[in-house]
Amino acid sequence: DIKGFIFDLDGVITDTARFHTQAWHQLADKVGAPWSQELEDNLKGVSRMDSLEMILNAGGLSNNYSDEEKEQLATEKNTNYLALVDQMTPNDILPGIKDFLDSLKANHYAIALASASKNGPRVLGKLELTDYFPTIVDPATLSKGKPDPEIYIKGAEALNLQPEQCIGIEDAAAGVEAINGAGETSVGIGSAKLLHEADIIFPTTKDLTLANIQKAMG
Ligand code: B16
Ligand code: MG
Repeated sequence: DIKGFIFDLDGVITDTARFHTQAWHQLADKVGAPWSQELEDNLKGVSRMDSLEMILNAGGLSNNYSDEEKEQLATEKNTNYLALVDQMTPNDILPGIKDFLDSLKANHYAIALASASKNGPRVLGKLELTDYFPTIVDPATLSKGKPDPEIYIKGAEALNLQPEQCIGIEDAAAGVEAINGAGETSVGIGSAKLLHEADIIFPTTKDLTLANIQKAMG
């Protein structure tokens, strides 16, 4: 029986992905790395330093920067990103998510956040959703980011549940892979082409209801 739901943040609860994209694209232009739709898709769910590495590698530039300079570049991106985040309001919660969270609460499901973002608590605060998420996996404690299953394993542990009792919800292929690897049921939000490994796929967050999930699970 399903007892808990573990949420990704960016792309599921809110569309911070567009802010990440804007800030990374700006940085790629600055260092002279090429930008592509494929790179943009692949950055989703990937940690800050791994994202920087992928962008530099796309331009064959990784060896041009010391670790210290890379930290500076990542900090610069984060500063630009946070300026965008701080303009967010509860209106930026994706359609259907608030109702879904309320239905989970009403039905006594456990809820956790499994975001690779170190800014997760700040984003939840801007959205006024902090109270729905008493349990947040701290990405700073992870030895490996998504697609490694660690973050979803820790999410189930934090809820005192077995992985089989949990549903993970993701918008990124790397995230779906992490949920599957953790032995949880994966719900992918977005394109079936990108998320074909998910157990259940919904085109948008509006489709995320307990009734639709129960139907899909049979
Ligand atoms: P930060 P998620 C991920 O969040 C984003 O999808 C990814 O683009 C970002 O680089 C990563 O968080 C780290 O975020 O720089 O704020 O620590 O999708 O796992 O909620
Ligand atoms: Mg995401």
